[in-house]
Amino acid sequence: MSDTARTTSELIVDRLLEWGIDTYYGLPGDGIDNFFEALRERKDRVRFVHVRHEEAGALAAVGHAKFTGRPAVCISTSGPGAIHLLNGLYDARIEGAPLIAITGMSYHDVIGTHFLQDLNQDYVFDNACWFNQRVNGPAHAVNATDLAVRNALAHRGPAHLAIPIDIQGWRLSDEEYSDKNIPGHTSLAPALEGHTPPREALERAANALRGKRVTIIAGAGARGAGEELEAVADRLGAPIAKAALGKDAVGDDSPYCTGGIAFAGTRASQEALETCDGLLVVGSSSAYYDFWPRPGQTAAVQIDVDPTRIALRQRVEVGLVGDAKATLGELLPLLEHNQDRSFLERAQVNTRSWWKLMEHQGTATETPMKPQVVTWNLAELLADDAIVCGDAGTTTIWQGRMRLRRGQSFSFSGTNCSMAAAVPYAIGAQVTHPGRQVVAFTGDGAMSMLMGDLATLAQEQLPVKIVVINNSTLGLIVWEQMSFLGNPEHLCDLSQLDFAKVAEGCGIKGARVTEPGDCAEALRELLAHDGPALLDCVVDPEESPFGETLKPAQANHLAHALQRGEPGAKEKARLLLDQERVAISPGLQDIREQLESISRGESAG
Ligand SMILES: Cc1ncc(C[n+]2csc(CCOP(=O)(O)OP(=O)(O)O)c2C)c(N)n1
Ligand SMILES: [Mg+2]
Repeated sequence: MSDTARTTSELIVDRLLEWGIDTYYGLPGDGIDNFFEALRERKDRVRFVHVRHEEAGALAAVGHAKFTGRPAVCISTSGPGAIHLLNGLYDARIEGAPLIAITGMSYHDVIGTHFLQDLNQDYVFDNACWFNQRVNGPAHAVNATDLAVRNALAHRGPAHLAIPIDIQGWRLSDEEYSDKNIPGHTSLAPALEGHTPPREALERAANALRGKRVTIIAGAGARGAGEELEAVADRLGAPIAKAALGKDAVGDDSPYCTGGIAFAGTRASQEALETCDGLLVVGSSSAYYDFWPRPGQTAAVQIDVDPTRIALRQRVEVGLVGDAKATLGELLPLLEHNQDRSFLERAQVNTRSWWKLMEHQGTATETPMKPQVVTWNLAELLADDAIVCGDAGTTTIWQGRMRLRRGQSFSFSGTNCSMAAAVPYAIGAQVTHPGRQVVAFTGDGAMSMLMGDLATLAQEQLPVKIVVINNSTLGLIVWEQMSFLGNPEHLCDLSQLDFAKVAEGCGIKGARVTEPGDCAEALRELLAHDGPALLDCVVDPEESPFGETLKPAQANHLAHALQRGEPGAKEKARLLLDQERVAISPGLQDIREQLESISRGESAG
């Protein structure tokens, strides 16, 4: 179709198709109806995923980007629909996920006149989006779309186009280009990717790490660079500790990998970070850098694609600005083989003990069932190329300690830490990887936030598998109120929900498991089901998510809170006192006597 015959909406949809962007997540509404006509006319070329809540649409687009590196579109009507997108747009910005948001607005000549759903989204979204423009007519459609896509890709974040409802349907013939806008002046030429730092900087980095006991920290920016990370780890005799968002950068089965860092991490990583004198940070600006080496402890090198993140969390000797995979590839031949393997070997011994502890916890037969029983069995049963989407909650800790293998993928809202991202991310992951097993791992609080989107799985025939850790509480907050502040929990309880019934009501298979002995079989059935399915795992709310990784100050807060009237303090203390857990945790060793007295019922609770 010629340019002049096409509407603003058609020009945008077609241009996005030229960019390879063909997937939309959202739902219609009166403010965006003219755009939907363009989608109707191109329905054979556009994949539209119909969600029940715009927030789920935006988060699904984040999931789409996190598991492909490519943007999708999230789309909404004006006013309330657009506002619903916002958390997903901030998620995209904070999590570094490119996406295009398209919203409708009121008719161009009534904006600001108390009209229906009249909201200037281009003002409201300004802080969330790297590129944010109102489209003023069909002559503005292509250059605005091109710049939106370039911004989304360059900044790895959200770009937004707001289009008044009538302008969505205007045709180019209705409007003259201004003489400042030369038709065809923008193009699809790809921008530079995979760039590396200059040779001189790489040499300085190699010198800085020579002869050191190096620990490597791998973050989200190291995803996709697993082989290079392992090759560098081998050359340096260095363990790899992973920030939560770098979980799938290398598998937990890698001989170099000590698992996660921080609360959701392992003692093996912690010791490697406490005892190293060299540090190589690859693509991480984790907020939990209080678990990283102290300034002055190490000679440090950092690789990051974003120059503003260099030395953000750690004083570094050398900052290498570049793509992680390409930069590690160029660094490798400059690194000397470290003959002294003792640092790595010590980390490997610690890592083996850590996984023994995880097995001990994961095979516990006590009731109520412990959440670790779910994750231990799930990890054993996942397909070799499974994609796991995690959530915010104690779930963050359990998923962080799930033993994922090379070839499996993982992400969650790890810096925005949005609850309820697991299922939408899984929607995006399943749309882009229809042949892979996709699992959403979530909590009862998070699941109930965007519960309507269980229906999306049925409607869109997306065979996502959902595992709900159902403890009838906002579990993470319980332990934060105690361990971070020393306060007994307050207002964290949730009423018991039967998610199996909710799932069935939404048209997907639902099942429930309460007994540890039944857990493996229930998970096997879940994963084998041909279609979307949910397993409601009823677990013990008293089980602590971070007894193993508590720092001494936090352990003291915890003991204090348990003594100050925490409900269930006696049982919480008893569980914390598990011998193997105490043996690995300096924090718990510090408060052992208090815990023993609480578990004997000698304190309030
Ligand atoms: C949208 C949003 N609201 C609130 C929070 C704060 N928050 C973090 S974890 C959490 C509790 C999650 O509860 P649930 O999903 O039941 O998981 P659990 O911690 O019990 O495993 C809360 C309220 C958040 N991260 N995101
Ligand atoms: Mg919960």
